[in-house]
Amino acid sequence: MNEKILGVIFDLDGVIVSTDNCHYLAWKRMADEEGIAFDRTINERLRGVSRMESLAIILEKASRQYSEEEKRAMAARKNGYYVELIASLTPNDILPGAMDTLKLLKQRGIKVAVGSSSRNTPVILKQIGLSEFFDAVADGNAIQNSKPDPEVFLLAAKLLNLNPSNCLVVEDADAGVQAALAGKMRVLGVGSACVNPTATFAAENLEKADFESILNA
Ligand code: B16
Ligand code: MG
Repeated sequence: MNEKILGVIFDLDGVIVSTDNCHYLAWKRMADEEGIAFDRTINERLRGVSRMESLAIILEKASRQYSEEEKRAMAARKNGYYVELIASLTPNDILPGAMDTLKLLKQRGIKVAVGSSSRNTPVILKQIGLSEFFDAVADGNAIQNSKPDPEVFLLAAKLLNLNPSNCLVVEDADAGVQAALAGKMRVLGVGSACVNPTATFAAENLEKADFESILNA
């Protein structure tokens, strides 16, 4: 029998808030300035992946080698563009169904956490008015290995004082689904990950997710 779900760990970008387009626009601006081909298809591969690993994927299309110093400067430049864009996020940018789901879980006494690769997690949570909402936040600032490594989700479970087997992860990225499973957690795939056959549960988005049956599964 499955163990009871006592905590739900939410990925941030693409699950709680749609910052994915801001990431795309910021990388696109940087890539255009460098004359590197970059489009939304390549962008799909950046979901859930850390900043430097995202840059490495973009540089697969570059016509020359970049030094480590140049790479750090490019990643910082992209982050500057990204921070400019997320400065205009408001609570209205919370994705459909996310707030109702969070409230339902809290009412049921289920703990809620964030498990995000993003180093900008504190700024994003502040912009959307959820800084104080979560019982725990594990993000890119606190980990060494980003998704598909399970580190961020294992840290979130630890901060919630729960065993991984009592946690459910909600993810929009294949790398995140892989990370949750590697951490021995169940996972609900939403958005791009709703067609991932390895996810334990799937829903187009949080509005369509049937948490009543997921919690009783
Ligand atoms: P930053 P998530 C991830 O957030 C994004 O999906 C990914 O595209 C981004 O590269 C990564 O955060 C790092 O973000 O540059 O802000 O540190 O989906 O794990 O919430
Ligand atoms: Mg995501």
